Amino acid sequence: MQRTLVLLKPDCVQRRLMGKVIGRFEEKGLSIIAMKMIRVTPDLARQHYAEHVEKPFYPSLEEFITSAPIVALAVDGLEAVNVVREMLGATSGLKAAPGTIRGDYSSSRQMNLVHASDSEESAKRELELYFNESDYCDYEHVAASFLRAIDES
Ligand code: 3AN
Repeated sequence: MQRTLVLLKPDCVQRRLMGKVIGRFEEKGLSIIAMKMIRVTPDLARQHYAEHVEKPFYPSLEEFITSAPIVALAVDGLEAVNVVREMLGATSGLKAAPGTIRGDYSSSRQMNLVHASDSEESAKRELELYFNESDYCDYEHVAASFLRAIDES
């Protein structure tokens, strides 16, 4: 079982696509175990996008991610890091395959609606930026036995 961070970015919130995007994860059988709406501060943006801070596009990226609220989700599931990344599609909505979230709803590299951690190490680091241990609501999923066989773990 893996845990990953998903962010519904300002464009997702402003375009009223939160429900559709969250629904995709629920329909896939992933478990949302924490969720909060926050406004990303410039300081949090710099921590989140540490690998991009020195890049020329960073000021525009920071302006965008702080421009409206976002929703942070902690998502659990088998191979959740990779499964969620595949569901998002390529970074640019122009390149993302149809059927992926970005492929279906985004036509932009920056306004690509959703972020998801790209590795287990990134997930651990990023989850700590948005959630405390006490935020995670582990609960028994009553339909779990209809989502996968008990030996698929
Ligand atoms: P992903 O969200 O698919 O992991 P990252 O982390 O490579 O993508 O990029 C995060 C954000 O940084 C993108 N959504 C985009 O806004 C911006 N970005 C990444 N690469 C570029 C680039 N070459 N030019 C402009 N903006 C970029």
